[in-house]
Amino acid sequence: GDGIKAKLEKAIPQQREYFLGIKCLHGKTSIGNIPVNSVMGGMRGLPLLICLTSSLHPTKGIFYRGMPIKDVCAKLPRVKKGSSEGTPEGAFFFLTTGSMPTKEEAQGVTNEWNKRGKVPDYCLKMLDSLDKKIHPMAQLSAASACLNLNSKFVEAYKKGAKRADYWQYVYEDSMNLCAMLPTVAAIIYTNVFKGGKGCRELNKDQDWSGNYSTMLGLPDEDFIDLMRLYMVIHADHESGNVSAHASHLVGSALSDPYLCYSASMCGLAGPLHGLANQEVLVWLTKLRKAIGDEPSDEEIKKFIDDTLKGGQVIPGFGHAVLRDTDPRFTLQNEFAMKHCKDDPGVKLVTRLWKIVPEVLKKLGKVANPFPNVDAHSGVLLQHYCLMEMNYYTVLFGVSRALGVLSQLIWSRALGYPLERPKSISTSDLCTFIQKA
Ligand code: CMX
Repeated sequence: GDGIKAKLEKAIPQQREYFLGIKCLHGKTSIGNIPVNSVMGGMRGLPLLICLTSSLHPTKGIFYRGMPIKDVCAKLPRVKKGSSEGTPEGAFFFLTTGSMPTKEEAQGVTNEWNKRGKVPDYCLKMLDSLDKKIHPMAQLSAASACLNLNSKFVEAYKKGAKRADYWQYVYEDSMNLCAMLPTVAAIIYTNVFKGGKGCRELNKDQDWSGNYSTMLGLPDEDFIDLMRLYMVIHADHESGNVSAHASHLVGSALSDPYLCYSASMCGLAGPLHGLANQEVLVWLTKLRKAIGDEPSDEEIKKFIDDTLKGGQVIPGFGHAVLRDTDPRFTLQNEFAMKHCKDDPGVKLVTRLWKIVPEVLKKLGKVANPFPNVDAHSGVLLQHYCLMEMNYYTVLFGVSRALGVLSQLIWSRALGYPLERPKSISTSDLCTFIQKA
């Protein structure tokens, strides 16, 4: 694990110098003018953030550290004997340091997380005391916030740590939080859906995904491989999306990583963000109920038309930035073709990939008629008997920790200041418009 720290100790001074240089030499250069549409439209399209870990291309999809996600998946070391997918631990190493880990380095992160993963008793008690009706995402956010009792950053800050050293404590907290997340997330699952029964101990011979799956009560080797893939591809999506940006904003106030991640999960819990995978499955379930598991193309097209006529969108299709099939959809489909191509849900999703875009294109207004990541994940989870849709966003959240925390380490390493955009009044806005 401390392979990451050693690499950061080398890389951070170089990056600091580079950033300082840009600020000194080009601080007054403008990147662009600000259209009123961006100010009034959720800041879309404004290049106002810097992200070291990943970048999103409209047709090629997400790149981690400049590498397309498909290549990341191909290159991550396979750590466990017999597994066909790289580990999320390796992805965290890559996102954080920018170098693809060797097998030993990825295994080092696994070992470190197994060492650090014991959840403190007070947090277990807190989780067990929560009403089962509380949404799993609210429970995840609450648990993370409470874990800050053990924050190394808080402790160091109180003792007057130097600003240049903040990242080291953020790193420690991030490693500890990642280590504890599978246990916390599995306890939420077993408490809400399985009457509190289930294993709560990490097995030192398992990796992160293996431990998580086993604690969920789903120790199937293929499911563990699916979890490895799922955790790798959902980890990071630039820094402007709601979950990453929430963490970044809260972190800029020097709140500790546990609080940042807690805020991030509140954002991921929204239906326009992480909750969409749940809505895809609701729509698919309705479709299968209405026209069966093997409908004709015409029946499918009619069902899509009826959804649109009812004023609803087709969940899992379209994107604010992407303009082609999301490669994360394709990666999941490749997994499905290898492991469960005869599953009725998988077959249906594969057919919809071709049929829905034909229908959406005809509307003439949909910027991207192709499937996004959420169009596929639900049927795969259901294939392996993870049926509780209410829980799906927690899986997304566990994965997203890797991205938001690697971003946070760098935010403190580079000393990003308090984020505080200027807001203007409506009369200021009118003045700007009149002057233009
Ligand atoms: N089905 C039907 N209509 C759609 C559509 C879809 N899947 N996607 C876009 N449209 C419509 C929009 O509703 C909009 O119509 P109006 O002008 O009548 O309001 C029009 O096409 C133009 O929208 P857009 O520019 O293509 O898309 P936006 O950037 O505004 O929105 C998104 C993007 C994802 C919210 C939208 O495509 C959508 O609602 N998709 C379905 C929900 C979904 O899958 N969400 C998960 C996104 C993945 C993620 O962010 O993680």
